[in-house]
Amino acid sequence: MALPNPTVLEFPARPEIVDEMDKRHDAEVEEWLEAFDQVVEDEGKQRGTGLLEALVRHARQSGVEVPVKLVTPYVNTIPTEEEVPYPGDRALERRIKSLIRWNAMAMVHRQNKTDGGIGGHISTYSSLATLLEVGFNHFFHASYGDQPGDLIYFQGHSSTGVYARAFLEGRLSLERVENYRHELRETPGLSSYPHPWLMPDFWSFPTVSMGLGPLNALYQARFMRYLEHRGLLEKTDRKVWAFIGDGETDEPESMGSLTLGAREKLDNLIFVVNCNLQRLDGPVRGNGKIVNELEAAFRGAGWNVIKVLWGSDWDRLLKKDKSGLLMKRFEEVVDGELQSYKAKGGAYIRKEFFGKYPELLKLVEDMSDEELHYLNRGGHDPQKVFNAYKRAVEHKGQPTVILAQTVKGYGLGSAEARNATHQEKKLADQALTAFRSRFDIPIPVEAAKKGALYRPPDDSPEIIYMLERRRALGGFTPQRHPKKIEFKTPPMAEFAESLAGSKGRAVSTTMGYVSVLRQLMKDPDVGKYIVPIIPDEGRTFGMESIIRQVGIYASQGQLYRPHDVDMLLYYREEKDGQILEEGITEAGSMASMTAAGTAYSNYGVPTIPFFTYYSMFGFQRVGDMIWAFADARGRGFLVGGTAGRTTLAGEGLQHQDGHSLVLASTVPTCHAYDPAYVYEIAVIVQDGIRRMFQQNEDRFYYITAYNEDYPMPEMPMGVEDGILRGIYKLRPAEKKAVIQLFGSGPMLNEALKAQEILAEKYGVHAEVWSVTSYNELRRDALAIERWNRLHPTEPEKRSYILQALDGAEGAIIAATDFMKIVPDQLAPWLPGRLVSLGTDGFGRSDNRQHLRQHFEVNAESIVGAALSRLAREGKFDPKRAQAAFGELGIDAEKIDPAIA
Ligand SMILES: Cc1ncc(C[n+]2csc(CCOP(=O)(O)OP(=O)(O)O)c2C)c(N)n1
Ligand SMILES: [Mg+2]
Repeated sequence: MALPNPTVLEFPARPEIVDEMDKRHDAEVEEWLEAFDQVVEDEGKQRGTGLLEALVRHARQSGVEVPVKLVTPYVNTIPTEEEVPYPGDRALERRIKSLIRWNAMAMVHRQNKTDGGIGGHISTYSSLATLLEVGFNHFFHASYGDQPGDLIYFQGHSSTGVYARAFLEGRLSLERVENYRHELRETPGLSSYPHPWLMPDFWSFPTVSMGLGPLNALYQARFMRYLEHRGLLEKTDRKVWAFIGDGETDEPESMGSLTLGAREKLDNLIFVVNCNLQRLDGPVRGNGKIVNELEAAFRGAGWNVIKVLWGSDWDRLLKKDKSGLLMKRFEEVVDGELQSYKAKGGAYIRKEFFGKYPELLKLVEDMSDEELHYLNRGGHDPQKVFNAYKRAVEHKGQPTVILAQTVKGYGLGSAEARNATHQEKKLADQALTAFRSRFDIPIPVEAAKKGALYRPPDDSPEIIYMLERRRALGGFTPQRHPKKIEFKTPPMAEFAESLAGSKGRAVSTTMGYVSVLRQLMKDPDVGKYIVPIIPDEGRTFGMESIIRQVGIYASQGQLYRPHDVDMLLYYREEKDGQILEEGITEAGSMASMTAAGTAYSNYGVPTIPFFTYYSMFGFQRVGDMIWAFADARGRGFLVGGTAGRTTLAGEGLQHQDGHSLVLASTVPTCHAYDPAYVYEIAVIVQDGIRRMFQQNEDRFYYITAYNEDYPMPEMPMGVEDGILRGIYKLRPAEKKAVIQLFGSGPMLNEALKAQEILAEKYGVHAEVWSVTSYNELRRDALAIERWNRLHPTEPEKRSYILQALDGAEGAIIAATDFMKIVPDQLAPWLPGRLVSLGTDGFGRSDNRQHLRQHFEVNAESIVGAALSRLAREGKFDPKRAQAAFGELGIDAEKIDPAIA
């Protein structure tokens, strides 16, 4: 029987129909098949496909049930006769690969021998080696002329293989490789996984948190098109390659956005799924077939799917098998069995796989058990892998996924394809020497037993060959060397409108932020680099005017006449639109933020992302992606709209954010601000752009934006430094102050109101401070404290918060629309002085007045807290304070909102 063309839909829909067909596989069917074969032979495969399509259409019109099948037979997608010969020196490449395998394994082995428990992985790379090496030798461009090259996302825990290659290339010294996972020694080491923060001249893409690599790669490919369509990047053949584990595909981030790839026709994107059929604990789909599942999902999402399942050794058997039973056996066998075959060896394979049908046993009667054991899987056959990659890079109009079947722990002898192989860190002496023999590693047995690293001399054929291949492909990869970019920060004067205040008009900081953004996009130098990103919340944040101003990016332009085209602010989509309107996906938006915020490094284009979202759905929803963004040295602005647990009225528990600032404080490069006034935002944004893009500081910003309208004052003189460092005095007391009031965001207004009530009703004088960032103040205070600790002989330095408060007396009542822990961050430096009022607890649906009363953060609560505190200090009559609660509408016995 001829091999079925794997791209043909060939299975009837219902099992009972299959049975019927089996029974009636008679002359009539034979006749049809013969006729079909004849057409294909005479007129080619395309004609065959055309015939089938015509037949399917005809059947549908006649009401005949037609199968919809996304899964093709369990064989290679590319028929053997369509393969092109391998262009490289197979023998030499195998030698190089063996040396890399050895060094990758030895790196982990020897480190764990001397430093037990230091960890690392040896079995993932061993399954991936051929898939990477074919890429390194023939596909991965480090550059395209003077343009940046391919962007490669490596499986995080295969880093050892990438290091081992760089070691052979002479890019990483022996000393450095010997310090794998020893990053805190005197000599430089190697980070466990791809971390640009730790190895900034090497890695670009942090991938080790499963699922983030594929998602970021997908949006990276789309962002590349965006840059090209907007004329910011020259179009080349550049590809995004993402190497993904089959277990990793269970992460929703891996698969959740696949349709974007097809919708955007991202033929610059190639996923390679390393289907070693195992994850950490055991098989990925022991009772099924992960490859089939992925094939259906990717094809259903509109991707080009190439399966690389069987190595060339199997071709001969498939050709020889006239019964069709070998194909049948491929279909029947589940992944758990496929894994067992590799773990248990040739005799088991003969008995359990071929032994099911006598015809198959006969098929392999001339083969030894050892030969059966070495029947290769597709992902370990350079010829098959090369052909798949070639098709993938040449494919037009769709992204491609390559599903490559491999063996976890390939070549590791007893660790091969075992459930425990993922955790294997050390090999027994015997396994090391067996490895040495199998892969011809030219080191003495004793050295092998110690897991010695080995690099052949510079003039060896291996080194010469691999360097020559890299030269032909434009240099080494991965490497990260951001280009120096001339950058002109827009001057503060450009934001005059935002600094001048709203002239009594009530506006929100969100509106103010949008006007800052609009202003920025008009800047002749920087305007084009601004990338506004929104996950379907543009209208919530009043961004319609921006949509009109710069348009939404749509790779196909606008193929319809929008119903609101006659309106000034219509929904404008453009091929070179500037806004990334991502739809309802904070994860996708964060991936775009990551692509845009690292473009300075990946493409030498200093795009400045502003990702504006519902603040509740930021850090807590995509926090891990934000962490990876920081690792990637991402730059840009996260803007949490509808911020504040009491300022976002009506929405209730799931929407009202009172803790994103706490989460933001956990990210080392994130500088978080909680501004009250539009001029504060303008100052923070302008300075942020200067620091990130002109001074090249690897940092990013989180800014809260609120939707409460109130008049925005003009910026007072001399407050810029205070805004940036976290605090400045806004309104002094009329007489000598006995207490200090801190306010952030809209709570600043409550503090100002409280100042008036305190003075007018209770004769208590207070000063009011705008605290733009407790997070920044704390970082400064911690750094100063550390310096003082480490320099006991030097005069003590004072933190900014203490300098700012110089001369300010009395307790401090700090009101925030976030949790109390936000101001409490300063408690160590304000001993006994700080009383925090915040919004701990679940939100509620109500208006601001009731919400602020409930959370005890309104002006009256601030007054109550001030009086109570003064009473405890003996500066105010306690009975008068208690009575004041009644006047202020404070119910002293109501439930604590923190637990309500
Ligand atoms: C989000 C996340 N969860 C868990 C892990 C821990 N982890 C590291 S590797 C691994 C198994 C990976 O299996 P697979 O994706 O199939 O890769 P393979 O090693 O088999 O190539 C797990 C669970 C992680 N790195 N990230
Ligand atoms: Mg796996």
